[in-house]
Amino acid sequence: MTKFSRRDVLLGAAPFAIAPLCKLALPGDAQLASARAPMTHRGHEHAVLGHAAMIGADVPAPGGPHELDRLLVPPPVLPHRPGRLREYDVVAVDRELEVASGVTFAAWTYNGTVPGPVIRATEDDRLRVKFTNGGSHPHTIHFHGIHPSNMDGVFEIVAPGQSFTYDFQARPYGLHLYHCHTTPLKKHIHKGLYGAFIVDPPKPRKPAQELVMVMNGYDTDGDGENNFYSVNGLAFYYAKYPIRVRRSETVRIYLANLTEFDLINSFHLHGEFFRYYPTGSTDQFEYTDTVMLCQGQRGIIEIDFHNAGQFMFHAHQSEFTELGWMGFFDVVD
Ligand SMILES: [Cu+2]
Repeated sequence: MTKFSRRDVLLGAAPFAIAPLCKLALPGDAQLASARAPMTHRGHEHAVLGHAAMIGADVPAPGGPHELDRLLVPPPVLPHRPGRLREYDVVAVDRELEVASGVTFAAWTYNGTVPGPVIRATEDDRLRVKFTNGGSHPHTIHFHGIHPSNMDGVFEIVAPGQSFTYDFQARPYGLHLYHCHTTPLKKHIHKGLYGAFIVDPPKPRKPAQELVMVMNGYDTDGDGENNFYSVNGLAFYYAKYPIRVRRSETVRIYLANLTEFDLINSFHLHGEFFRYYPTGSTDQFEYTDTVMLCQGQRGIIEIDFHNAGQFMFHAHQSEFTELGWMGFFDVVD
């Protein structure tokens, strides 16, 4: 089921890619016809692969509701109280996951999901993460941020069945990330051992509708390049299930790039501009509609939608978009 190349996927030979997309091309669907209008060449395969048509129930995404839905919204922010203990339990688990419709991936996970759980603390909290390796290979957790050398997830390799507790002060504020740092590193990361790590500033950010988006890819046939891309683990998921937000309140996205094999990934929003705070560790921002992130880069996006309606977001690498990394906001009044 999972043996097909990235080229096969783009040409429509992947399990999901023919039937649902041809269905989108049927005449008589006014909404889809208008959505496709700028790029329609009726009867040509590349036209029906156009991502503008990809919205709603017919999108070939894994079904929802899904256990990954809870990863879209981070745990609540807590006020600044230096020295407060924040504890998390993380367990490495080998698990086969459906990452695109009908496509499985033999993942190595933190707590059973790819990406792993969102770890959140306020600056100056004492963070204590108990890591247990329930997987079949040695692993660690390497946190980005400031911490002692012996808490860095590089030297203390945790063998299967063993545990290690990471214990350090959470700093600096911003959006960070965590991932396994066992060699071969590329393999341990791309198998799924990563997640978002939010450190909130002492002076709280203004209230917002907060979301987490971890960008990733999946090499489902082991040829060293990705066959599917997603945010938060499931190809095309937010095209099938748009993210509903209120126009009246800022949308804040904690965006991290954990893609392996491809050096960069990106985030582009249609019909709107946003403030982008690189790493989220200062108040410096760029006002734009597109940002590019190298492997391990991350930042905070703040959107104040001017208009209600459906707005697409996706990687601005078109190939990534057509392989799953796209979705929609449903902005309501
Ligand atoms: Cu590992």
